[in-house]
Amino acid sequence: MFGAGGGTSSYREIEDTDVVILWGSNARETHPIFFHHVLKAVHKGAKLYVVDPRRTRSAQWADNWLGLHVGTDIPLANAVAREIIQHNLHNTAFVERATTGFAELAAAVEPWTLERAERETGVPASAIRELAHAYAQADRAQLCWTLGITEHHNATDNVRALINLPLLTGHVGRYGSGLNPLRGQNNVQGGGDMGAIPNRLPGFQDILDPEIREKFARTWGRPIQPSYGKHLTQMLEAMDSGEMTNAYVIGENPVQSEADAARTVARFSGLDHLVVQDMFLTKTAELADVVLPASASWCETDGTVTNSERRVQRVRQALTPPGNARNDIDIIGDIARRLGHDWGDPGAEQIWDELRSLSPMHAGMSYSRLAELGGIQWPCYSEDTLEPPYLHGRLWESDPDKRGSPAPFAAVDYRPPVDGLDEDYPLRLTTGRRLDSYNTGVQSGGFSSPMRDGEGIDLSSEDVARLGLRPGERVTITSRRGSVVAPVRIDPTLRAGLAFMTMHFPDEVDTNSLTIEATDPIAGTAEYKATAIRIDKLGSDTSGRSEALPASGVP
Ligand SMILES: Nc1nc2c(c(=O)[nH]1)N[C@H]1C(S)=C(S)[C@@H](COP(=O)(O)OP(=O)(O)OC[C@H]3O[C@@H](n4cnc5c(=O)[nH]c(N)nc54)[C@H](O)[C@@H]3O)O[C@H]1N2
Ligand SMILES: Nc1nc2c(c(=O)[nH]1)N[C@H]1C(S)=C(S)[C@@H](COP(=O)(O)OP(=O)(O)OC[C@H]3O[C@@H](n4cnc5c(=O)[nH]c(N)nc54)[C@H](O)[C@@H]3O)O[C@H]1N2
Ligand SMILES: [Mo]
Repeated sequence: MFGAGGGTSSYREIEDTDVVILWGSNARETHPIFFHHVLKAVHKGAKLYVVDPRRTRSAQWADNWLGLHVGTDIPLANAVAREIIQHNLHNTAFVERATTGFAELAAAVEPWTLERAERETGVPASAIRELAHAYAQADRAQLCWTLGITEHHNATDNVRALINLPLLTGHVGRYGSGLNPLRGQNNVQGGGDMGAIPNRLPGFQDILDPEIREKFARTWGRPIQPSYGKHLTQMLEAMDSGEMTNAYVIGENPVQSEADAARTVARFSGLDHLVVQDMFLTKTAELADVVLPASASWCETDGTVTNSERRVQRVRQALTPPGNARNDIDIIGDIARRLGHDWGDPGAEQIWDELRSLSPMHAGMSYSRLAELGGIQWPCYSEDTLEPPYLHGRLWESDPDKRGSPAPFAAVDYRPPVDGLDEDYPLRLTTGRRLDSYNTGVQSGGFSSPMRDGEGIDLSSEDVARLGLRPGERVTITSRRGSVVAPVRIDPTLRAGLAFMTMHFPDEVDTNSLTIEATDPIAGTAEYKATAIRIDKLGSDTSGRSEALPASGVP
């Protein structure tokens, strides 16, 4: 909607804002460093709102928690937009100048009265009204979201429904006001910026632009294909159709992280040739023809990472890699050599300087400047300039030429989760994370933690009583795709009808054998956040656990 794939604001600005909304984000557990900046704002008097089906650790710090039903974010966002418009709280000057499609938006959200939204989302009308008024009337406001919004079959529509709110109120393109989709890893932003996405060359430059292709072709000495590649979901589909018969997986464990695990295993097992390059012998690596076990970890290599505020930072080798471990650059260089392309033996800085020569938004970021300034946010066009810490200030320019293209409102329809609830599958399972574990557990599962007790199925006390279960009792959890066995835990942050599991212990409990591969048509992300399940008694309790953990297992 803005023509750039990155969060608009800096972390420092979060501390100076008046309203923070965490929408489908449990930053207290998943982005603890960012959350410290949020807490600084809260301690200075900012209001915090958390929109999440669970009353998460983050929600426990909030002025108000909006506990919506899973997958009802569009009704909620539409009702907030309607309330803002109805009370004339929108910034008409900004809307007129910097946006398009206001009339269509106003018409589309008109049916979403507070009462109708309450019925659909389960959030009291008064809470929706309060959030709408606080957000619209704040001088500065930050809207942050993550997987509660994006891991749905209509993820892109969810995001567009949220972006309507800053466009209505002008909470974008100014110091302290912005939109922050928090990134999952220390370098998700950097991965995309460096071209590890199928439609962009490094520097977020469109591969379909002939001038850009020509620029890269000159430097690389090879023609660049004039077409988009496949994203992950499209690759999996191409495995089904037989179009894709080989895969080279670097630093990912799809066999345990992709939705509908049985299907993923079948796909990777059916390949003619699979190469996995990882620090550990993962479940995916076990299926490989060739394992390149030699990768060195983050603190064993030199380079840069780019975080959610678009800040490029240096990482420096602090440890010598163990044994024969080598870093990913060396391995990829060797593979290229075997394929007949000798790239020499470039170090991290040399590779970075080539990137700077090709990517205007990184041009001014020399290694020495990155060190001197403690990292630099993109864009940074030359070595003697710095841009403001936030993006899209252009939208406020009065001169239409400087303002550039307006940002479009999106009138989006509500479509509930694909995996519907019925008599056979009456409970809603949502999946996510905890502070003390990491993703598929490859990097965190092998270490003990006083906070962690493996995987369980978290339920409300109402459901535990209704189903006649005891905490610690092992039960079978079944979805339309598979079933797993896990111990029951009572989680006071859950309401009746809602269950929660993590993805952190797939060797014991393979949560993704339950989840559905209903994917967003644009982003390709699966609906990890909405699975229909039922729970059956096993008959005997074999877990040996008798006590419920505290909420989320985090003290
Ligand atoms: N400790 C720790 N930190 C991590 C990770 C980790 O594994 N462990 N992983 C990293 C990665 S890769 C990522 S992408 C980020 C993810 O960070 P988050 O997105 O914060 O993590 P999740 O727990 O997956 O999901 C966030 C919240 O979405 C809520 N949710 C579920 N369904 C809905 C819905 O329909 N609507 C709304 N509004 N909310 C919903 C869940 O209850 C959950 O609290 O965390 C990163 N940080
Ligand atoms: N049910 C459910 N499933 C989910 C999600 C959910 O919320 N619920 N979230 C999804 C999300 S947001 C994500 S990001 C994915 C994560 O899915 P994955 O990325 O598949 O999971 P990770 O466990 O993070 O695996 C990362 C791998 O990279 C390796 N690695 C780490 N550093 C290096 C390195 O420097 N070089 C190399 N070569 N390898 C390295 C690690 O050893 C590990 O095997 O899971 C998705 N799956
Ligand atoms: Mo992620």
